Amino acid sequence: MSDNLPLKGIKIIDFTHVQAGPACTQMLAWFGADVIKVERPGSGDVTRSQLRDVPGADALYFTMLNSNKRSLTLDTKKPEGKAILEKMIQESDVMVENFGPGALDRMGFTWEHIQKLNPGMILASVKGFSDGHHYEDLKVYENVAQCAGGAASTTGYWKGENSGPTISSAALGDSNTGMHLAIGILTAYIGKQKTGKGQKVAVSMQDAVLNLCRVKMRDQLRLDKVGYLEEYPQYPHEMDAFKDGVVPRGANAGGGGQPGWILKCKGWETDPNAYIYFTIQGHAWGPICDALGRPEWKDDPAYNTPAGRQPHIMDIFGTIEKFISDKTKYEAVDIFRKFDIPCAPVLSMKELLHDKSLRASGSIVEVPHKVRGSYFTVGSPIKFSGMKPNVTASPLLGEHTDEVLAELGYSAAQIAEAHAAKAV
Ligand code: CAO
Repeated sequence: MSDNLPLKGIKIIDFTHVQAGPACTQMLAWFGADVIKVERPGSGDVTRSQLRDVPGADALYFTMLNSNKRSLTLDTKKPEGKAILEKMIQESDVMVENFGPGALDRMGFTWEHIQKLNPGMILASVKGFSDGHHYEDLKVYENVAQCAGGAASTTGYWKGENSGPTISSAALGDSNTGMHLAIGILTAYIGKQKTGKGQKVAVSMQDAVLNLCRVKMRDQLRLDKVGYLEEYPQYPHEMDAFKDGVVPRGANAGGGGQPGWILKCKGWETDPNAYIYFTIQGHAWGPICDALGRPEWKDDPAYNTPAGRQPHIMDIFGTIEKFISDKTKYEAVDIFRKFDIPCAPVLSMKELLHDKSLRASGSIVEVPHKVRGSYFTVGSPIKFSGMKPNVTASPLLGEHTDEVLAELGYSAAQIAEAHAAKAV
Protein backbone atom coordinates (compact mmCIF):
# COMPACT_ATOMS: atom_id res chain seq x y z
CA MET A 1 0.00 0.00 0.00
CA SER A 2 1.35 3.39 -0.89
CA ASP A 3 0.22 6.58 0.79
CA ASN A 4 2.18 8.63 -1.74
CA LEU A 5 -0.36 8.21 -4.53
CA PRO A 6 0.02 11.18 -6.91
CA LEU A 7 -3.69 11.76 -7.57
CA LYS A 8 -4.46 12.15 -3.85
CA GLY A 9 -6.50 15.33 -3.33
CA ILE A 10 -8.22 15.20 -6.73
CA LYS A 11 -11.98 14.93 -6.26
CA ILE A 12 -13.89 13.12 -8.96
CA ILE A 13 -17.66 12.84 -9.36
CA ASP A 14 -18.04 9.45 -11.00
CA PHE A 15 -21.37 9.75 -12.79
CA THR A 16 -20.64 6.69 -14.94
CA HIS A 17 -22.15 3.28 -15.51
CA VAL A 18 -21.54 -0.05 -17.24
CA GLN A 19 -17.91 -0.27 -18.41
CA ALA A 20 -16.43 2.59 -20.45
CA GLY A 21 -16.75 5.28 -17.76
CA PRO A 22 -16.16 3.06 -14.70
CA ALA A 23 -12.92 1.67 -16.20
CA CYS A 24 -11.59 5.22 -16.48
CA THR A 25 -12.50 6.35 -12.97
CA GLN A 26 -11.34 3.06 -11.42
CA MET A 27 -7.87 3.67 -12.77
CA LEU A 28 -7.83 7.22 -11.40
CA ALA A 29 -9.00 5.87 -8.04
CA TRP A 30 -6.16 3.31 -7.98
CA PHE A 31 -3.73 6.19 -8.37
CA GLY A 32 -5.18 8.12 -5.43
CA ALA A 33 -8.11 10.23 -6.65
CA ASP A 34 -11.16 10.44 -4.36
CA VAL A 35 -13.74 8.94 -6.71
CA ILE A 36 -17.36 9.22 -5.61
CA LYS A 37 -19.67 7.06 -7.65
CA VAL A 38 -23.09 8.69 -8.02
CA GLU A 39 -25.84 6.11 -8.49
CA ARG A 40 -29.57 6.03 -8.77
CA PRO A 41 -31.16 5.15 -5.36
CA GLY A 42 -32.52 1.63 -5.14
CA SER A 43 -30.87 0.15 -8.22
CA GLY A 44 -27.50 1.79 -8.82
CA ASP A 45 -25.24 0.94 -11.75
CA VAL A 46 -27.00 -1.72 -13.80
CA THR A 47 -23.90 -3.94 -13.65
CA ARG A 48 -24.44 -4.48 -9.91
CA SER A 49 -27.17 -6.95 -10.77
CA GLN A 50 -26.08 -8.13 -14.24
CA LEU A 51 -24.65 -11.65 -14.65
CA ARG A 52 -24.68 -12.32 -10.91
CA ASP A 53 -22.70 -15.31 -9.64
CA VAL A 54 -23.52 -14.88 -5.93
CA PRO A 55 -27.20 -14.28 -5.13
CA GLY A 56 -27.74 -10.94 -3.43
CA ALA A 57 -24.14 -9.76 -3.90
CA ASP A 58 -22.85 -7.21 -6.37
CA ALA A 59 -21.93 -8.95 -9.61
CA LEU A 60 -18.31 -9.29 -10.67
CA TYR A 61 -19.14 -7.04 -13.61
CA PHE A 62 -19.53 -4.26 -11.05
CA THR A 63 -16.87 -5.22 -8.52
CA MET A 64 -14.15 -5.56 -11.17
CA LEU A 65 -14.77 -2.07 -12.56
CA ASN A 66 -15.46 -0.05 -9.44
CA SER A 67 -12.78 -0.84 -6.90
CA ASN A 68 -11.26 1.91 -4.72
CA LYS A 69 -14.36 4.13 -5.09
CA ARG A 70 -17.02 5.44 -2.69
CA SER A 71 -20.74 5.20 -3.50
CA LEU A 72 -23.34 7.90 -3.05
CA THR A 73 -26.94 7.34 -4.09
CA LEU A 74 -28.58 10.40 -5.58
CA ASP A 75 -31.70 10.97 -7.64
CA THR A 76 -30.53 13.83 -9.80
CA LYS A 77 -33.99 14.35 -11.26
CA LYS A 78 -35.38 15.45 -7.89
CA PRO A 79 -34.75 19.09 -6.86
CA GLU A 80 -33.07 17.96 -3.61
CA GLY A 81 -30.81 15.60 -5.55
CA LYS A 82 -29.97 18.29 -8.10
CA ALA A 83 -29.00 20.68 -5.30
CA ILE A 84 -26.63 18.08 -3.84
CA LEU A 85 -25.01 17.43 -7.22
CA GLU A 86 -24.59 21.18 -7.71
CA LYS A 87 -22.77 21.41 -4.38
CA MET A 88 -20.57 18.49 -5.36
CA ILE A 89 -19.71 20.18 -8.67
CA GLN A 90 -18.69 23.31 -6.78
CA GLU A 91 -16.31 21.29 -4.61
CA SER A 92 -14.86 18.82 -7.13
CA ASP A 93 -12.20 18.89 -9.81
CA VAL A 94 -13.62 16.46 -12.36
CA MET A 95 -16.98 15.01 -13.31
CA VAL A 96 -17.00 11.92 -15.53
CA GLU A 97 -20.15 10.68 -17.27
CA ASN A 98 -21.11 8.22 -19.98
CA PHE A 99 -24.87 8.56 -20.25
CA GLY A 100 -26.73 8.35 -23.50
CA PRO A 101 -26.57 11.43 -25.76
CA GLY A 102 -28.26 14.46 -24.20
CA ALA A 103 -29.07 12.78 -20.86
CA LEU A 104 -26.92 15.15 -18.78
CA ASP A 105 -28.47 18.20 -20.49
CA ARG A 106 -31.96 16.82 -19.91
CA MET A 107 -31.06 16.50 -16.23
CA GLY A 108 -30.24 20.22 -16.26
CA PHE A 109 -26.46 19.84 -16.11
CA THR A 110 -25.44 21.52 -19.34
CA TRP A 111 -21.79 22.44 -19.82
CA GLU A 112 -22.75 26.10 -19.44
CA HIS A 113 -24.45 25.44 -16.11
CA ILE A 114 -21.52 23.34 -14.86
CA GLN A 115 -19.07 26.08 -15.80
CA LYS A 116 -21.13 28.65 -13.93
CA LEU A 117 -21.08 26.45 -10.85
CA ASN A 118 -17.35 25.83 -11.10
CA PRO A 119 -15.21 27.41 -13.84
CA GLY A 120 -12.36 25.05 -12.93
CA MET A 121 -14.46 21.94 -13.50
CA ILE A 122 -13.29 19.30 -15.96
CA LEU A 123 -16.28 17.53 -17.50
CA ALA A 124 -15.22 14.27 -19.10
CA SER A 125 -17.64 12.34 -21.31
CA VAL A 126 -17.80 9.12 -23.26
CA LYS A 127 -20.32 8.87 -26.07
CA GLY A 128 -20.64 6.46 -28.95
CA PHE A 129 -19.87 9.11 -31.57
CA SER A 130 -18.31 12.54 -31.34
CA ASP A 131 -20.28 15.80 -31.10
CA GLY A 132 -21.63 16.82 -34.49
CA HIS A 133 -21.16 13.35 -35.98
CA HIS A 134 -24.06 12.23 -38.19
CA TYR A 135 -24.61 9.37 -35.69
CA GLU A 136 -24.23 11.51 -32.55
CA ASP A 137 -27.72 10.58 -31.35
CA LEU A 138 -27.00 6.82 -31.21
CA LYS A 139 -26.62 4.91 -27.97
CA VAL A 140 -23.65 2.60 -28.19
CA TYR A 141 -22.35 -0.54 -26.49
CA GLU A 142 -19.00 -2.29 -26.91
CA ASN A 143 -19.67 -4.33 -30.03
CA VAL A 144 -21.47 -1.50 -31.78
CA ALA A 145 -18.33 0.59 -31.32
CA GLN A 146 -16.08 -2.19 -32.61
CA CYS A 147 -18.16 -2.20 -35.79
CA ALA A 148 -18.27 1.58 -36.13
CA GLY A 149 -14.56 2.03 -35.41
CA GLY A 150 -13.18 -0.37 -38.02
CA ALA A 151 -12.14 -3.25 -35.77
CA ALA A 152 -14.89 -5.69 -36.81
CA SER A 153 -14.36 -5.30 -40.56
CA THR A 154 -10.68 -6.17 -40.19
CA THR A 155 -10.99 -9.03 -37.67
CA GLY A 156 -11.74 -12.65 -38.58
CA TYR A 157 -11.66 -14.40 -41.95
CA TRP A 158 -12.54 -12.86 -45.31
CA LYS A 159 -13.99 -15.79 -47.21
CA GLY A 160 -15.14 -19.28 -46.27
CA GLU A 161 -17.25 -20.95 -43.64
CA ASN A 162 -16.26 -18.79 -40.65
CA SER A 163 -15.93 -15.53 -42.53
CA GLY A 164 -17.70 -12.27 -41.73
CA PRO A 165 -16.93 -9.24 -39.57
CA THR A 166 -15.85 -10.45 -36.14
CA ILE A 167 -15.87 -8.91 -32.67
CA SER A 168 -12.81 -9.02 -30.43
CA SER A 169 -13.33 -10.05 -26.83
CA ALA A 170 -10.93 -7.30 -25.74
CA ALA A 171 -12.97 -4.26 -24.69
CA LEU A 172 -11.79 -2.02 -27.49
CA GLY A 173 -14.99 0.01 -27.33
CA ASP A 174 -15.48 0.22 -23.58
CA SER A 175 -12.37 0.03 -21.40
CA ASN A 176 -10.18 1.30 -24.21
CA THR A 177 -12.32 4.44 -24.49
CA GLY A 178 -12.10 4.83 -20.72
CA MET A 179 -8.30 4.67 -20.90
CA HIS A 180 -8.26 7.37 -23.57
CA LEU A 181 -10.55 9.47 -21.38
CA ALA A 182 -8.22 9.06 -18.40
CA ILE A 183 -5.36 10.51 -20.48
CA GLY A 184 -7.66 13.37 -21.49
CA ILE A 185 -8.65 14.09 -17.89
CA LEU A 186 -5.07 14.16 -16.64
CA THR A 187 -4.07 16.40 -19.55
CA ALA A 188 -6.94 18.81 -18.79
CA TYR A 189 -5.98 18.72 -15.11
CA ILE A 190 -2.41 19.72 -15.88
CA GLY A 191 -3.81 22.42 -18.19
CA LYS A 192 -5.98 23.70 -15.36
CA GLN A 193 -2.96 24.05 -13.11
CA LYS A 194 -1.52 26.46 -15.68
CA THR A 195 -4.68 28.41 -16.62
CA GLY A 196 -6.99 27.91 -13.66
CA LYS A 197 -9.72 26.91 -16.11
CA GLY A 198 -11.44 23.61 -16.58
CA GLN A 199 -12.61 22.25 -19.89
CA LYS A 200 -14.81 19.63 -21.47
CA VAL A 201 -13.00 16.45 -22.46
CA ALA A 202 -14.77 14.03 -24.75
CA VAL A 203 -13.82 10.68 -26.25
CA SER A 204 -16.10 8.83 -28.60
CA MET A 205 -16.01 5.08 -28.62
CA GLN A 206 -15.76 5.11 -32.41
CA ASP A 207 -12.65 7.34 -32.25
CA ALA A 208 -11.04 5.25 -29.51
CA VAL A 209 -11.50 2.05 -31.53
CA LEU A 210 -10.25 3.74 -34.68
CA ASN A 211 -7.18 4.98 -32.82
CA LEU A 212 -6.32 1.35 -32.07
CA CYS A 213 -7.01 0.43 -35.71
CA ARG A 214 -4.46 2.97 -36.93
CA VAL A 215 -2.37 0.29 -38.68
CA LYS A 216 -5.46 -0.95 -40.51
CA MET A 217 -6.02 2.58 -41.83
CA ARG A 218 -2.35 2.50 -42.84
CA ASP A 219 -3.15 -0.68 -44.80
CA GLN A 220 -6.11 0.95 -46.56
CA LEU A 221 -3.87 3.81 -47.67
CA ARG A 222 -1.23 1.34 -48.90
CA LEU A 223 -3.82 -0.78 -50.63
CA ASP A 224 -5.15 2.27 -52.46
CA LYS A 225 -1.61 2.96 -53.71
CA VAL A 226 -0.10 -0.49 -54.25
CA GLY A 227 -3.13 -2.73 -54.90
CA TYR A 228 -2.14 -5.52 -52.51
CA LEU A 229 -0.83 -6.07 -48.99
CA GLU A 230 2.20 -8.30 -48.95
CA GLU A 231 2.03 -9.19 -45.26
CA TYR A 232 -1.31 -11.01 -45.32
CA PRO A 233 0.02 -14.55 -45.76
CA GLN A 234 -3.30 -16.14 -46.53
CA TYR A 235 -3.81 -13.80 -49.47
CA PRO A 236 -0.85 -13.85 -51.85
CA HIS A 237 -1.42 -10.72 -53.90
CA GLU A 238 -2.51 -12.45 -57.06
CA MET A 239 -5.59 -13.63 -55.15
CA ASP A 240 -9.07 -12.13 -55.29
CA ALA A 241 -9.20 -10.64 -51.81
CA PHE A 242 -7.56 -7.35 -52.70
CA LYS A 243 -9.81 -6.84 -55.74
CA ASP A 244 -12.48 -5.66 -53.29
CA GLY A 245 -10.24 -2.65 -52.65
CA VAL A 246 -10.74 -2.71 -48.88
CA VAL A 247 -8.45 -4.01 -46.14
CA PRO A 248 -9.35 -7.69 -45.74
CA ARG A 249 -9.80 -9.37 -42.39
CA GLY A 250 -6.35 -10.44 -41.30
CA ALA A 251 -7.22 -13.68 -39.48
CA ASN A 252 -4.10 -14.48 -37.42
CA ALA A 253 -1.60 -12.68 -39.64
CA GLY A 254 1.14 -10.62 -38.04
CA GLY A 255 -0.24 -7.50 -39.65
CA GLY A 256 3.05 -5.62 -39.55
CA GLY A 257 6.42 -6.12 -41.19
CA GLN A 258 6.92 -9.47 -39.43
CA PRO A 259 4.72 -12.37 -40.58
CA GLY A 260 3.19 -14.39 -37.78
CA TRP A 261 0.59 -17.09 -37.25
CA ILE A 262 -1.02 -19.22 -34.57
CA LEU A 263 0.42 -22.73 -34.59
CA LYS A 264 -0.93 -25.96 -33.16
CA CYS A 265 1.01 -27.72 -30.42
CA LYS A 266 0.76 -31.12 -28.79
CA GLY A 267 -2.78 -31.75 -27.57
CA TRP A 268 -4.59 -29.21 -29.76
CA GLU A 269 -7.14 -31.91 -30.73
CA THR A 270 -8.62 -31.81 -27.21
CA ASP A 271 -7.25 -28.60 -25.64
CA PRO A 272 -8.76 -25.51 -27.29
CA ASN A 273 -5.75 -23.41 -26.31
CA ALA A 274 -2.83 -25.73 -27.13
CA TYR A 275 -1.30 -23.19 -29.53
CA ILE A 276 1.51 -20.68 -29.69
CA TYR A 277 1.88 -17.46 -31.63
CA PHE A 278 5.05 -17.55 -33.72
CA THR A 279 6.61 -14.50 -35.38
CA ILE A 280 9.12 -14.67 -38.20
CA GLN A 281 11.20 -11.63 -37.41
CA GLY A 282 13.31 -10.78 -40.46
CA HIS A 283 16.66 -10.55 -38.70
CA ALA A 284 15.91 -13.70 -36.65
CA TRP A 285 15.74 -15.94 -39.71
CA GLY A 286 19.13 -17.54 -38.96
CA PRO A 287 18.15 -18.43 -35.36
CA ILE A 288 14.78 -19.75 -36.60
CA CYS A 289 16.59 -22.10 -39.01
CA ASP A 290 18.86 -23.23 -36.13
CA ALA A 291 15.89 -23.76 -33.79
CA LEU A 292 14.09 -25.86 -36.39
CA GLY A 293 17.25 -27.81 -37.38
CA ARG A 294 17.03 -26.44 -40.96
CA PRO A 295 20.47 -24.85 -41.56
CA GLU A 296 20.04 -25.34 -45.33
CA TRP A 297 17.29 -22.64 -45.34
CA LYS A 298 19.84 -19.99 -44.35
CA ASP A 299 21.34 -19.68 -47.83
CA ASP A 300 18.38 -20.77 -49.93
CA PRO A 301 16.96 -17.75 -51.84
CA ALA A 302 13.47 -19.24 -51.51
CA TYR A 303 13.88 -18.83 -47.74
CA ASN A 304 16.52 -16.31 -46.77
CA THR A 305 14.63 -13.08 -47.60
CA PRO A 306 11.12 -11.97 -46.64
CA ALA A 307 10.21 -11.66 -50.34
CA GLY A 308 11.51 -15.20 -51.00
CA ARG A 309 9.50 -16.61 -48.10
CA GLN A 310 6.24 -14.74 -48.67
CA PRO A 311 4.78 -16.85 -51.55
CA HIS A 312 5.08 -20.02 -49.44
CA ILE A 313 4.91 -18.51 -45.96
CA MET A 314 2.02 -20.77 -44.94
CA ASP A 315 4.12 -23.85 -45.88
CA ILE A 316 6.90 -22.50 -43.66
CA PHE A 317 4.42 -22.12 -40.80
CA GLY A 318 3.30 -25.69 -41.58
CA THR A 319 6.89 -26.93 -41.17
CA ILE A 320 7.22 -25.13 -37.84
CA GLU A 321 3.90 -26.63 -36.75
CA LYS A 322 5.19 -30.11 -37.59
CA PHE A 323 8.33 -29.41 -35.54
CA ILE A 324 6.25 -28.57 -32.44
CA SER A 325 3.54 -31.19 -32.95
CA ASP A 326 5.06 -33.39 -30.19
CA LYS A 327 5.73 -30.46 -27.83
CA THR A 328 3.34 -28.67 -25.47
CA LYS A 329 2.91 -24.95 -25.98
CA TYR A 330 5.18 -24.32 -22.99
CA GLU A 331 7.89 -26.69 -24.29
CA ALA A 332 7.72 -25.06 -27.72
CA VAL A 333 8.15 -21.58 -26.24
CA ASP A 334 11.01 -22.84 -24.03
CA ILE A 335 12.83 -23.97 -27.18
CA PHE A 336 12.19 -20.81 -29.20
CA ARG A 337 12.98 -18.39 -26.38
CA LYS A 338 16.57 -19.66 -26.41
CA PHE A 339 16.82 -18.38 -29.99
CA ASP A 340 15.31 -14.98 -29.17
CA ILE A 341 12.23 -15.65 -31.31
CA PRO A 342 9.17 -13.50 -30.48
CA CYS A 343 6.53 -16.04 -29.45
CA ALA A 344 4.20 -16.94 -26.57
CA PRO A 345 1.70 -19.60 -25.60
CA VAL A 346 -1.99 -18.90 -26.18
CA LEU A 347 -3.17 -18.52 -22.56
CA SER A 348 -6.71 -19.13 -21.39
CA MET A 349 -8.49 -16.98 -18.79
CA LYS A 350 -8.10 -19.90 -16.38
CA GLU A 351 -4.34 -20.03 -16.89
CA LEU A 352 -4.05 -16.24 -16.50
CA LEU A 353 -6.11 -16.29 -13.31
CA HIS A 354 -3.67 -18.76 -11.73
CA ASP A 355 -0.49 -17.37 -13.28
CA LYS A 356 2.15 -16.97 -10.57
CA SER A 357 3.90 -14.06 -12.26
CA LEU A 358 0.67 -12.10 -12.67
CA ARG A 359 -0.15 -12.69 -9.02
CA ALA A 360 3.33 -11.57 -7.97
CA SER A 361 3.22 -8.39 -10.06
CA GLY A 362 -0.25 -7.37 -8.88
CA SER A 363 -1.80 -7.80 -12.32
CA ILE A 364 -4.21 -10.33 -10.81
CA VAL A 365 -5.24 -9.51 -7.22
CA GLU A 366 -7.55 -10.92 -4.60
CA VAL A 367 -9.71 -8.29 -2.90
CA PRO A 368 -11.68 -8.75 0.33
CA HIS A 369 -15.35 -7.74 -0.03
CA LYS A 370 -17.96 -7.23 2.69
CA VAL A 371 -20.67 -9.31 1.06
CA ARG A 372 -18.90 -11.64 -1.39
CA GLY A 373 -16.07 -12.66 0.95
CA SER A 374 -13.38 -11.92 -1.60
CA TYR A 375 -13.01 -11.68 -5.34
CA PHE A 376 -10.23 -11.79 -7.90
CA THR A 377 -9.78 -8.91 -10.27
CA VAL A 378 -7.35 -7.52 -12.79
CA GLY A 379 -5.09 -5.03 -11.02
CA SER A 380 -3.25 -2.07 -12.41
CA PRO A 381 -1.47 -2.85 -15.69
CA ILE A 382 0.67 0.24 -15.08
CA LYS A 383 3.61 -0.32 -12.74
CA PHE A 384 5.53 2.44 -10.98
CA SER A 385 8.91 2.35 -9.29
CA GLY A 386 7.85 4.65 -6.45
CA MET A 387 4.42 3.32 -5.55
CA LYS A 388 2.20 0.28 -5.71
CA PRO A 389 -1.52 0.93 -6.05
CA ASN A 390 -3.54 -1.12 -3.58
CA VAL A 391 -6.81 -2.44 -5.02
CA THR A 392 -9.64 -2.20 -2.46
CA ALA A 393 -13.21 -3.45 -2.71
CA SER A 394 -15.91 -1.81 -4.78
CA PRO A 395 -18.43 0.03 -2.57
CA LEU A 396 -21.86 -1.30 -1.71
CA LEU A 397 -24.73 0.74 -3.14
CA GLY A 398 -24.91 3.99 -1.19
CA GLU A 399 -22.32 2.80 1.32
CA HIS A 400 -20.85 6.29 1.65
CA THR A 401 -23.98 8.42 1.14
CA ASP A 402 -24.14 9.88 4.64
CA GLU A 403 -20.37 10.23 4.90
CA VAL A 404 -20.14 12.16 1.61
CA LEU A 405 -23.11 14.39 2.49
CA ALA A 406 -21.55 15.19 5.86
CA GLU A 407 -18.26 16.08 4.13
CA LEU A 408 -20.25 18.44 1.89
CA GLY A 409 -21.44 20.21 5.04
CA TYR A 410 -24.93 18.75 5.38
CA SER A 411 -26.15 18.39 8.96
CA ALA A 412 -27.60 15.15 10.32
CA ALA A 413 -31.09 16.69 10.06
CA GLN A 414 -30.54 17.72 6.43
CA ILE A 415 -29.24 14.25 5.60
CA ALA A 416 -32.35 12.75 7.18
CA GLU A 417 -34.50 15.11 5.06
CA ALA A 418 -32.72 14.02 1.88
CA HIS A 419 -33.45 10.41 2.77
CA ALA A 420 -37.07 11.23 3.53
CA ALA A 421 -37.43 12.95 0.14
CA LYS A 422 -35.94 9.82 -1.46
CA ALA A 423 -33.33 12.06 -3.08
CA VAL A 424 -30.56 9.79 -1.80
N1 CAO B 1 -30.80 9.92 -11.03
C1 CAO B 1 -31.79 10.16 -11.91
N2 CAO B 1 -31.73 9.80 -13.20
C2 CAO B 1 -30.64 9.15 -13.61
C3 CAO B 1 -29.55 8.86 -12.75
C4 CAO B 1 -29.67 9.28 -11.42
N3 CAO B 1 -28.71 9.05 -10.51
N4 CAO B 1 -28.60 8.21 -13.44
C5 CAO B 1 -29.07 8.09 -14.70
N5 CAO B 1 -30.29 8.65 -14.82
C6 CAO B 1 -31.14 8.73 -16.00
C7 CAO B 1 -30.57 9.58 -17.10
O1 CAO B 1 -30.75 10.94 -16.82
C8 CAO B 1 -31.40 9.11 -18.29
O2 CAO B 1 -32.65 9.75 -18.28
P1 CAO B 1 -33.37 10.33 -19.60
O3 CAO B 1 -33.06 9.41 -20.72
O4 CAO B 1 -34.81 10.31 -19.18
O5 CAO B 1 -32.88 11.69 -19.84
C9 CAO B 1 -31.66 7.65 -17.96
O6 CAO B 1 -31.24 7.47 -16.62
C10 CAO B 1 -31.01 6.65 -18.87
O7 CAO B 1 -29.66 6.95 -19.08
P2 CAO B 1 -28.88 6.30 -20.34
O8 CAO B 1 -29.50 6.77 -21.62
O9 CAO B 1 -27.46 6.61 -20.20
O10 CAO B 1 -29.10 4.73 -20.08
P3 CAO B 1 -29.49 3.52 -21.03
O11 CAO B 1 -29.47 2.35 -20.15
O12 CAO B 1 -30.74 3.78 -21.81
O13 CAO B 1 -28.30 3.44 -22.09
C11 CAO B 1 -25.99 3.22 -22.79
C12 CAO B 1 -27.08 2.84 -21.75
C13 CAO B 1 -24.67 2.69 -22.31
C14 CAO B 1 -26.37 2.62 -24.15
C15 CAO B 1 -25.94 4.77 -22.89
O14 CAO B 1 -25.72 5.29 -21.61
C16 CAO B 1 -24.87 5.28 -23.82
O15 CAO B 1 -24.99 5.22 -25.05
N6 CAO B 1 -23.79 5.83 -23.22
C17 CAO B 1 -22.73 6.47 -23.97
C18 CAO B 1 -21.83 5.46 -24.59
C19 CAO B 1 -21.26 4.51 -23.58
O16 CAO B 1 -20.62 4.87 -22.64
N7 CAO B 1 -21.45 3.24 -23.85
C20 CAO B 1 -20.70 2.22 -23.18
C21 CAO B 1 -21.36 1.66 -22.05
S1 CAO B 1 -20.33 0.35 -21.49
O17 CAO B 1 -20.74 -0.89 -22.48
